[in-house]
Amino acid sequence: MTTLTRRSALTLAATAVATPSLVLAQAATPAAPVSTHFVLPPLGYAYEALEPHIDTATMGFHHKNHHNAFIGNLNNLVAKWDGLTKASVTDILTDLSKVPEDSRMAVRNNMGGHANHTFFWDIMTPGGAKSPTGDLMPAIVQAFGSVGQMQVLLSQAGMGRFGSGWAWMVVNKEKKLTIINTPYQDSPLMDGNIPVIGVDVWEHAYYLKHQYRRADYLKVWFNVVNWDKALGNFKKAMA
Ligand code: MN3
Repeated sequence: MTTLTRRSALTLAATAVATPSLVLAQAATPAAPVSTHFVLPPLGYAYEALEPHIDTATMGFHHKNHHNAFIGNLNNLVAKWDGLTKASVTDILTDLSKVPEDSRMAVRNNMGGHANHTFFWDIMTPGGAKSPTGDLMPAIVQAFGSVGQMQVLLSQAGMGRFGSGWAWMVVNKEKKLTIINTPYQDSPLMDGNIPVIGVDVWEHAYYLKHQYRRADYLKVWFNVVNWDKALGNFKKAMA
């Protein structure tokens, strides 16, 4: 990364005006990603499928731009540490101490972002069960008192995450359902927590429709939770 001083930025701008062909030549040859190992996973539904709760524009930008940025960064990180392609995303995030120190924070942020968003697209759906099903229902009642109380606690976890991050219902290391939040793109897996459901509370996840009203977004988000998928996550975590 080159840091432009004000003087060199001005010089570059002047050069660009004088020789547009130079700018075009540079724009036409972006640095090719080092690897193609990481691929943006498709959504299982259309960008407009979660309307009116999650708007089409937000879904499009969030998937094609935000998530895809993590993919590009991970493919470039392969040049720095090729261990990225040799273990599963889950295994790497579960023990970041195995990542070389000079790549660790970049892996934590970008692989965390990739894993969290992949999980997030899957845990939303336009159809399916509208409340917890199977073994997950009694487990939620036992852990939190009721589904409504679980929703209150998850919303509080999302509201309580200052700045950017995520709120989660997880199965913890003691095999107990619990509500947590994580900062930035930190994955629950980093602390041995297996996510059952989780919601992105970065502003980019809701600002186009809900502006600053994160609480409104958290409220409507429960309308699109994929409870069938949540049950599968729960069963796998408890196995
Ligand atoms: Mn996001």
